[in-house]
Amino acid sequence: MKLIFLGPPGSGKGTQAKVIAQDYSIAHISMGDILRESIKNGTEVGKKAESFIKQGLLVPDEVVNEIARQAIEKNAEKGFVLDGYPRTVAQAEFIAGFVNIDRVIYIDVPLSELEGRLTGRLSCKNCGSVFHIKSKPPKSGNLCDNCSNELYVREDDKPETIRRRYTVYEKETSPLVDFYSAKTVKINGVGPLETVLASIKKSL
Ligand code: B4P
Repeated sequence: MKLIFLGPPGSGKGTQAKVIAQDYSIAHISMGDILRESIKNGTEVGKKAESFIKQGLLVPDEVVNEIARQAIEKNAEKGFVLDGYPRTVAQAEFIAGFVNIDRVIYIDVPLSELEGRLTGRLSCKNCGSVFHIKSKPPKSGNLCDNCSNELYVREDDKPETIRRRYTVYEKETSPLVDFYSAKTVKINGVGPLETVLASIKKSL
């Protein structure tokens, strides 16, 4: 099974993709996680990506495409869910050259709901787990349920950066819904996490 999760920033792509990957025994390829890990480790990719992410802009295609190609080829047999990639038509055209995607899950959430989700997001720097102060609070204070490390608010989750990310999404990423129209299933991303998950599973 080769899936793409598409949706605006904060729609729950990462939250749902992690569970789907685990339940269907396929790989979870999160471009955001890979880039943040590269920044943390001070790699060449991390140095190139850092300022774009902080400003709420997309990292250039030439930086992310090669990362995606390697991850896709590595997991081609096992199957995968691509979370946050492709984010531009050029990225989608790039992978079309070497992989056939089975299904695109488009998680639809209105802008009015997204800001609260992102300003309330808590992330673990150590293992990448994601929580929310209201909809998915960590069990013990500000510590990760998975690895007990401290949680933090991402730099790109500030209100002014969120608005820019949404504008970038509308211009650069939303055309992918048309690009993949024959393979796309639209899911209502508003509601409890379990309800959204059940809709995704039903569509698979
Ligand atoms: P990502 O890390 O992919 O982040 P995202 O789009 O902000 O979040 P996602 O939709 O996964 O939301 P989540 O599940 O966490 O990208 C970060 C940046 O990296 C980009 O802005 C860009 O700069 C760069 N980048 C990544 N990929 C790139 C590419 N292909 N090309 C160029 N640049 C790239 O959910 C958000 C919050 O809502 C969480 O707190 C969660 O708990 C909560 N939530 C989820 N579902 C909910 C629900 N149903 N109800 C209530 N709350 C919910």
